[in-house]
Amino acid sequence: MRLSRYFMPILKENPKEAEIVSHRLMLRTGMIRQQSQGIYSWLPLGKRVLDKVNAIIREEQNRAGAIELSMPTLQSAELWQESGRYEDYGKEMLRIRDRQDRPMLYGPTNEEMITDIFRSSVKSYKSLPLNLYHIQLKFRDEIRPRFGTMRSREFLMKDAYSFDLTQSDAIHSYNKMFVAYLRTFDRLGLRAIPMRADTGPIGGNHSHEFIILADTGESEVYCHKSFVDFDIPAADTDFDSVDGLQSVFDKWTSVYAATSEMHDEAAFDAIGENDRLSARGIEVGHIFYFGTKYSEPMGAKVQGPDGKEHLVHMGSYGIGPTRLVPAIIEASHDENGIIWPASVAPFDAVVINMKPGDEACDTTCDRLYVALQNAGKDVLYDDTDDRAGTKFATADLIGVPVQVIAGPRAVAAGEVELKDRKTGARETLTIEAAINKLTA
Ligand code: P5A
Repeated sequence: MRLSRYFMPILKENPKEAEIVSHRLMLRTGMIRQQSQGIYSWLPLGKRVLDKVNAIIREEQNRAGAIELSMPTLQSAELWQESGRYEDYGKEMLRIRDRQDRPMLYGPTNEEMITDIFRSSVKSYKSLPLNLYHIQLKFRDEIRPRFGTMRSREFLMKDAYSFDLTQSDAIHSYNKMFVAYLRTFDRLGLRAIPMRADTGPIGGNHSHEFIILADTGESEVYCHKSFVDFDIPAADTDFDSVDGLQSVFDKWTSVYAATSEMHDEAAFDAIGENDRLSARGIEVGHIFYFGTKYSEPMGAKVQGPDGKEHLVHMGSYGIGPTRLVPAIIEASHDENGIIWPASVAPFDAVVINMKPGDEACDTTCDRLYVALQNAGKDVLYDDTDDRAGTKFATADLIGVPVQVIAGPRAVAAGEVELKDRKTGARETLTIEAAINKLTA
């Protein structure tokens, strides 16, 4: 992508409305734009990151055996009247009427709709276990939308829903998502800690929130420090192994971790002072087992091996991609801007032409740009006639992992400079060696 033809509306000044660093940086880099309170457009740079986050979420959901579908954002109120949640949900639900005056709503979550899909076509235990997910916009009319897309009214959610014949099968399904979440957040460059959590309007009594520790987080959390050293389950984890997954779950829940709603002061105090942490955190995921809470009122049953009808046991599993993007920035930035983990960086490298119009610089940059693209890399080519200082500041601000700097003097010697955004380390290489290094 040539920067001169891209749409990346960088702000020179710090936006006043932004209270936390991620919100400030997302506005300054032109990743997002607020359209009305708590409702955002994702501009091209932001969309690139969001797509990369979603791709990792999708890969890990698929690896754990979940199957993707797509449900609408608008739902009929009837389904919610069946489950009894239409009244319960209160003012957070955006209620709408269509031209026939039928009550509709903008979905804050999809337990009812997926239960309806399930009951209309699954009749036998032989189709179980089943886990269906989508990545779709939700709307919650939050009292205090704030911090940009961290707590917005319209936001993206990956929501998965599992169906099982028995409670013990449902716990295995829960553990699959538990492991998938550990892997997902790790691949996003985050250390998320699963904590016992309150279930609120979703229901059930077996639930964990996945929390990233950050001073700007909205949740108050309490945990043992040892989480930092726990191993992340490998990519070749056998998701069909009941005992294997249970042992990962047991390990990750063996030491104290709870949100303020579930906090047990005595249990926390029992941990030595040096080993415990009371901190703030960002909830990036939340998983629930709620048994027959929806299958019972909505009549979602399957025939069991005994020939009898059984209500299915369900769970639901949420991740907030539009919250994850600012959470990653909170965890990874410095005074010059964002430092993207390679896995979600909007571009793998930025090629900076220090003297556009100079034949040698142009030829070198074109060569780098083409070679990196041909190797499947996402490359931003700064071919603008901005001043050198502006180009460097922009490259640092948007946080692309590697900067390839092509100035007239180096280029005349057949060389370019590589700068690592994270460490600031610089090295001068021949153009050939630079291409080899970046495409290895
Ligand atoms: C689980 C999936 C649910 O809604 N039903 C389907 C269950 N859980 S949840 O905890 O309420 O939300 C899941 C995740 O969505 C993100 N999230 C938000 N992100 C941005 N702005 C918001 N206002 C917002 N509300 C929820 C969080 O990451 C949460 O863990």
